[in-house]
Amino acid sequence: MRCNDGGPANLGLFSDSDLQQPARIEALGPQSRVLRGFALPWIEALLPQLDAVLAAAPFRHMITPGGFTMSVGLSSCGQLGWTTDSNGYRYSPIDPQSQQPWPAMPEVFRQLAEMAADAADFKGFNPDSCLINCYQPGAKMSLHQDKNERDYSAPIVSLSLGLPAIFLFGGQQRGDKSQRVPLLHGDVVVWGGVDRLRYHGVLPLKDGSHSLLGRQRINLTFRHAG
Ligand code: MD6
Ligand code: FE
Repeated sequence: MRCNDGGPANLGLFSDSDLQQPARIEALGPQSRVLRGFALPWIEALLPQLDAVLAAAPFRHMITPGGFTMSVGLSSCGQLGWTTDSNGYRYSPIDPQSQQPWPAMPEVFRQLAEMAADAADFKGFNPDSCLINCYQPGAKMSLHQDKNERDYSAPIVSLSLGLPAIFLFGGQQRGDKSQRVPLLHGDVVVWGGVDRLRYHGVLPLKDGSHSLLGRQRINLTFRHAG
């Protein structure tokens, strides 16, 4: 839908490129979509809630079962949070750092995730976990599958904020060729169904400064984990 059809003239508040809204949904696979700019109208409501979550559960660098410190800082909100340590990867209702439950998932997070899933044809998504990743310049995420969730029938909804990144979207096997997908502030990726277990990762973050978030990229992934 275009927002200027038959409406008032452009009073100079928007550039022409804001007013033209071409198909902003891109297919990465049969059941995976990039929703370009989907979250932009939500940002003002999201950021204060994100700050509150991070005040209660700050980013920390977790250790993989193989003994490596992750370059990405992690936190979570919702009933379950994703953690890793020498015993493995898992979801836990308790933040191992505070020994308290993870902060509740803000309602605006849940609503955004549900609407994005709906826009990608996954109806009734009800996330119980939001993993929050913080990338500083140079941080990366190696190719992996998301498979610690109890069942794979729910999609994953992933929101990018701040600096741009190159997302790698591979196949069902680690060695399959991957697509390189630039993700910008406000973009949302939704995937599930036959694409749910595809390998994916993020290339080392290029340095830069974002007008709202500064020298970082924050990624929120919503899951139904329990
Ligand atoms: C990231 N995302 O974009 C890392 N996983 O920073 C993920 O690992 C991811 O974006 C599952 C589904 C969507 C994702
Ligand atoms: Fe992932």
